[in-house]
Amino acid sequence: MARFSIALAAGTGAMLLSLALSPTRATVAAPKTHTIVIDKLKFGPVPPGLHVGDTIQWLNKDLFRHTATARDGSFNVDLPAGARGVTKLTKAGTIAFFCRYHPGMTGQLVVSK
Ligand SMILES: [Cu+2]
Repeated sequence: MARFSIALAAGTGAMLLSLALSPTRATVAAPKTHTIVIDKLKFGPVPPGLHVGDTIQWLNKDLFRHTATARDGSFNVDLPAGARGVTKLTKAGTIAFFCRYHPGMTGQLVVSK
Protein backbone atom coordinates (compact mmCIF):
# COMPACT_ATOMS: atom_id res chain seq x y z
CA MET A 1 0.00 0.00 0.00
CA ALA A 2 2.71 2.45 1.05
CA ARG A 3 4.90 1.42 -1.86
CA PHE A 4 2.02 2.00 -4.28
CA SER A 5 1.40 5.50 -2.91
CA ILE A 6 5.05 6.44 -3.31
CA ALA A 7 5.10 5.18 -6.90
CA LEU A 8 1.95 7.14 -7.68
CA ALA A 9 3.38 10.32 -6.16
CA ALA A 10 6.61 9.94 -8.12
CA GLY A 11 4.67 9.39 -11.34
CA THR A 12 2.53 12.48 -10.79
CA GLY A 13 5.60 14.55 -10.02
CA ALA A 14 7.31 13.48 -13.22
CA MET A 15 4.19 14.34 -15.21
CA LEU A 16 3.96 17.83 -13.66
CA LEU A 17 7.65 18.39 -14.33
CA SER A 18 7.29 17.46 -17.99
CA LEU A 19 4.28 19.80 -18.30
CA ALA A 20 6.24 22.64 -16.75
CA LEU A 21 9.18 22.07 -19.09
CA SER A 22 7.17 21.76 -22.30
CA PRO A 23 7.09 24.96 -24.37
CA THR A 24 3.85 26.91 -24.23
CA ARG A 25 2.26 27.80 -27.54
CA ALA A 26 -0.24 30.30 -26.18
CA THR A 27 2.21 32.96 -25.11
CA VAL A 28 0.48 36.18 -24.10
CA ALA A 29 1.91 39.22 -25.84
CA ALA A 30 3.13 42.03 -23.63
CA PRO A 31 0.94 45.16 -23.75
CA LYS A 32 2.02 47.68 -26.37
CA THR A 33 1.53 51.39 -26.90
CA HIS A 34 0.33 52.44 -30.36
CA THR A 35 0.36 56.03 -31.57
CA ILE A 36 -2.33 57.68 -33.68
CA VAL A 37 -1.27 61.07 -35.01
CA ILE A 38 -3.82 63.82 -35.62
CA ASP A 39 -2.79 66.34 -38.25
CA LYS A 40 -4.54 68.65 -40.75
CA LEU A 41 -7.99 67.88 -39.33
CA LYS A 42 -7.58 64.12 -39.80
CA PHE A 43 -6.89 61.10 -37.64
CA GLY A 44 -3.83 59.31 -39.02
CA PRO A 45 -3.82 55.57 -39.74
CA VAL A 46 -4.98 53.28 -36.96
CA PRO A 47 -2.26 50.70 -36.32
CA PRO A 48 -3.20 47.05 -36.90
CA GLY A 49 -2.86 44.40 -34.21
CA LEU A 50 -4.53 46.20 -31.29
CA HIS A 51 -5.20 44.01 -28.25
CA VAL A 52 -7.01 44.39 -24.95
CA GLY A 53 -4.48 45.78 -22.48
CA ASP A 54 -2.69 47.89 -25.11
CA THR A 55 -2.62 51.67 -24.94
CA ILE A 56 -3.43 54.16 -27.69
CA GLN A 57 -1.43 57.36 -27.54
CA TRP A 58 -3.18 60.21 -29.35
CA LEU A 59 -0.78 62.85 -30.59
CA ASN A 60 -2.33 66.12 -31.76
CA LYS A 61 0.08 67.82 -34.14
CA ASP A 62 -2.57 70.26 -35.31
CA LEU A 63 -3.00 73.91 -34.40
CA PHE A 64 -6.60 73.10 -33.42
CA ARG A 65 -8.10 71.51 -30.36
CA HIS A 66 -9.51 68.02 -30.99
CA THR A 67 -10.98 65.14 -29.06
CA ALA A 68 -10.80 61.39 -29.54
CA THR A 69 -14.29 60.35 -28.50
CA ALA A 70 -15.70 56.83 -28.68
CA ARG A 71 -19.23 56.53 -30.06
CA ASP A 72 -19.97 53.89 -27.43
CA GLY A 73 -18.83 56.28 -24.68
CA SER A 74 -15.90 54.10 -23.60
CA PHE A 75 -13.39 56.97 -23.90
CA ASN A 76 -13.28 60.71 -24.45
CA VAL A 77 -9.84 62.28 -24.66
CA ASP A 78 -9.47 66.06 -24.83
CA LEU A 79 -6.53 67.10 -27.00
CA PRO A 80 -5.56 70.77 -27.05
CA ALA A 81 -3.19 71.83 -29.87
CA GLY A 82 0.11 70.02 -29.53
CA ALA A 83 -1.11 67.79 -26.72
CA ARG A 84 -1.05 64.06 -26.30
CA GLY A 85 -3.40 61.79 -24.42
CA VAL A 86 -3.85 58.10 -23.83
CA THR A 87 -6.62 55.52 -23.98
CA LYS A 88 -6.21 52.08 -22.43
CA LEU A 89 -8.00 49.39 -24.42
CA THR A 90 -10.18 47.44 -22.02
CA LYS A 91 -12.49 45.48 -24.33
CA ALA A 92 -12.40 43.63 -27.62
CA GLY A 93 -14.42 44.71 -30.63
CA THR A 94 -14.68 47.53 -33.13
CA ILE A 95 -14.91 50.96 -31.53
CA ALA A 96 -15.81 53.89 -33.77
CA PHE A 97 -14.45 57.27 -32.70
CA PHE A 98 -14.72 60.88 -33.80
CA CYS A 99 -13.77 64.43 -32.84
CA ARG A 100 -16.49 66.39 -31.02
CA TYR A 101 -15.39 69.65 -32.63
CA HIS A 102 -15.02 68.29 -36.16
CA PRO A 103 -17.62 65.57 -36.80
CA GLY A 104 -16.01 64.77 -40.16
CA MET A 105 -12.97 63.44 -38.30
CA THR A 106 -13.65 59.76 -37.73
CA GLY A 107 -11.91 56.42 -37.38
CA GLN A 108 -12.27 53.05 -35.77
CA LEU A 109 -10.22 50.85 -33.50
CA VAL A 110 -10.31 47.10 -34.10
CA VAL A 111 -9.33 45.46 -30.83
CA SER A 112 -8.67 41.73 -30.38
CA LYS A 113 -8.66 39.83 -27.09
CU1 LIG B 1 -11.16 68.01 -34.20
